[in-house]
Amino acid sequence: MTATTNHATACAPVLFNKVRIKGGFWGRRIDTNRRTTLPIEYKQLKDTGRIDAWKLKWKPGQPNEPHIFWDSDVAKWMEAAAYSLRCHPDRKLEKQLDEVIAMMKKAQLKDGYLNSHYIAVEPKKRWTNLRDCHELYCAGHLAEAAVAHYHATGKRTLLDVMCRYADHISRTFGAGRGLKRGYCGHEEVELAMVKLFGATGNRRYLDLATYFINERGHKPHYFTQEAVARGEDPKKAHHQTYEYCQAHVPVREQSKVVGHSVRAMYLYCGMADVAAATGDKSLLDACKRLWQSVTRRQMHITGGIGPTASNEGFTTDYDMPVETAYLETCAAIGLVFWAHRMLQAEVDSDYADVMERALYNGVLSGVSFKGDSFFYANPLAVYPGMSGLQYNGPDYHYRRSGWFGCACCPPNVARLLASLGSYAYSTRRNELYVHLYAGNRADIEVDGQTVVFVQETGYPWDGDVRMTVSPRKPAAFTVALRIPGWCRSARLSVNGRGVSVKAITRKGYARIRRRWERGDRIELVLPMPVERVLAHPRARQVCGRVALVRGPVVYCLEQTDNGPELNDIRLPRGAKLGSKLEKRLFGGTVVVHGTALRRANAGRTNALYSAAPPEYVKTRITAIPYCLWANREPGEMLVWMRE
Ligand code: FUB
Ligand code: ZN
Repeated sequence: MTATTNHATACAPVLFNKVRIKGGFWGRRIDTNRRTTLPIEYKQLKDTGRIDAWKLKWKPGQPNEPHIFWDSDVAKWMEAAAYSLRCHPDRKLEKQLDEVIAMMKKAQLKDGYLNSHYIAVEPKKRWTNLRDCHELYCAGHLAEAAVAHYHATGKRTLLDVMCRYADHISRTFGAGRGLKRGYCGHEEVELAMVKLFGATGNRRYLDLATYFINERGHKPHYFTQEAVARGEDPKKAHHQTYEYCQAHVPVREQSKVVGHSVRAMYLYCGMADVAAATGDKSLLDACKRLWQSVTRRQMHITGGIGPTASNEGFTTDYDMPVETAYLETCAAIGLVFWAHRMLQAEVDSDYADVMERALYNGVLSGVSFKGDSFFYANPLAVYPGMSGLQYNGPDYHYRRSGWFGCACCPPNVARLLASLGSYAYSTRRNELYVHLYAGNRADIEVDGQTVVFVQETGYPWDGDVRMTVSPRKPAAFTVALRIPGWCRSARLSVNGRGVSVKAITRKGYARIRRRWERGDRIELVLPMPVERVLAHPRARQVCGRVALVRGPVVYCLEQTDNGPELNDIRLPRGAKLGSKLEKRLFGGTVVVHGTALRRANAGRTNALYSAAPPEYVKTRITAIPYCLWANREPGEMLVWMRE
């Protein structure tokens, strides 16, 4: 969710509590998130000791030593729970939240400091290693939870605790005399302080966010100084370079995405938020340069980013591994957060198209259809037994896990799904923007009155979107509909009369400006044929292969539908492809069928290398949405097929 914006050209998102997504593709996932994922995650947080760490009773030698980033796992769950409560009152969930908050309030030190690891495990070392130890990162997630809880329940219990902590941080860090000129090795606190400013109106928190953004990457380098102060060789950093945490140069000088992917996304969100709140165009310009770097040269087809496990992040332009693709779930979530912020600053369908691509593919693959297990890494091909993702042990092979030692992704998915409605609409003066298509009823403030906006659609399985616009009283305003970049022949009618999409579309939004009356109808038809998508020639690992995409959904082959050795399949240029709604598959899913070729003599030539030309026979293929892979029998998966 984006912080409040305060300058004229920006839009404001319509918040999720005004957007009731019911049924359909997302309604089911949001329901599963509430009924299954949130309780499961609460149990994990209890069983692993992450919540009870706040009792501050841990003693050396006992199990479940409070870890430096446990507070962030708890905080993201609290934020998700707060979003869920706002739309679905739940006494048990509210009680669980209140209990955790009471523990935090009790644990908070007199000076406002609040961190379960440092208070219980190493109290003398607080604020001594900002580069590696996540103190401000955890503070940021706690602040986001506090703002969500306050908006959801009206209670200031967590908000007051967090304001005391943020006041302590503002008395500790800054450019002023006697303050540490530090900032966090893992960005997050920046965007969070802007949210805290939005919730409280206290300018101190916006100034703190602005300081953290402006200070990053300046020399003499704070992380070097603090390492020396710890008696360490700065070169022995966990990750040798400051590119890892985007602290290699000041942010306004950055044009190429580098380093850890989640850190990068949260930094860019903070930059966009400070730009929006202060009108600082130089920060927005830097974001636009970085947007091109990420989405034009380092984003996988699924909206996944950060291809390598070694730094959980970026490498070089067009590096698109498939079997070893890391593409952390949190990174795709961070891309959605950033895209959403860019969309408020400048309504351009490029931002919404990327947000949609990541949501339907690289984010959603991170959670099982049943909502009870998760991916940390999201490869684009798996082959049983492959060395693949040796990150934190076998968990990261091709089956989802119930939890992780480093459990950042599960609660991140939960908080995004619980607030998904916030990503569908924006408003600006007398303009209403529709970014996402899903069945919902929204109460939207436009130019001082409430407009009830209803969408009925089977999207993403079909592209027919029927909308009704009902202002309380007739009024003239603009309804701007995103025309997705993947759609080449959108058709539009208002109250049954055709409208030329081309004539009214600017920056990817068809702008219908008229005097609206209760019950006016819009019909948008977005044909979504199965498309063969090819990669840029510099994307070496996937160039010469083809991926199947239908509307916003990327497809993949699974062994369970197509047999083993998926790499023996070729999908020649002229292959006939069709799509069909399979009602019994995952509650109704459009699958793609086609006639392809399968290598016939693969098994016969045992030679590792051979001059014998391959022989092919016809074969039927079935492809399912990538977000649904690994929900059935274990086996191979492949997004990019040979052509
Ligand atoms: O360091 C906190 C989180 O844990 C990062 O955002 C993830 O990449 C994981 O390393
Ligand atoms: Zn994660």
